[in-house]
Amino acid sequence: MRYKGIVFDLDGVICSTDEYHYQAWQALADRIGAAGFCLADNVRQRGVSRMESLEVVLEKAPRTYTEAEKVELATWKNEKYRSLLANMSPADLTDEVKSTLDALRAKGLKLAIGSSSKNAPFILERIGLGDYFDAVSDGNNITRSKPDPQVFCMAAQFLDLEPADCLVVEDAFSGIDAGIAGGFDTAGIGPAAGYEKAGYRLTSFSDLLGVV
Ligand code: B16
Ligand code: MG
Repeated sequence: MRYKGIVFDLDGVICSTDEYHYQAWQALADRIGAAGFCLADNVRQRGVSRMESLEVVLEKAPRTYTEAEKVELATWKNEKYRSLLANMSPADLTDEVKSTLDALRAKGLKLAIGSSSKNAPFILERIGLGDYFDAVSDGNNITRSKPDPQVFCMAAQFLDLEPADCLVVEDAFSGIDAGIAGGFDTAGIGPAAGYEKAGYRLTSFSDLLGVV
């Protein structure tokens, strides 16, 4: 086998919470009159921290904001986002993702999450994967978000593996850059499947079975 472990991004890879991020940021853009905020902006928000994501919305805002106001805006968006997450259930985990994860584990691979999100534990709980992964590295244990490799390096460390023995699976350009910077092989899915730096380009999650 080519790898000993796989580090999965969460939003946009394991589940479609990327869509909820977009809806919540769109609601904030509407609130502050950031007309023109669109899907292309949202693609740039993938993988980067909440405050960095806010800056993408503020590029389209009609005025500037103080640091305290920015914290209020980010908190408002997060509350909206969490109310969407609260409606999630194991039905939001697709059969394809679950059966592929099970098959990868059956091959003997260690499986970890490497997500920039502070909401990762809540999401995993909602979709029924609260205890599933061998390690979870997320926005709560890092100081630098993607494209910095910290979140993936810590995931590999939690698995007791070297980056060179792990594959990173990502939907974000910033996540592919982070994987490469950390010395991991990378696989892009969704928007990142169109990124020329991605080591493998996945059409579908189950394509992973042919990669490892
Ligand atoms: P939160 P991932 C990332 O998650 C999202 O892609 C990114 O859009 C978001 O800003 C970031 O998490 C922080 O999320 O506000 O929930 O802490 O794709 O790395 O799983
Ligand atoms: Mg993602």
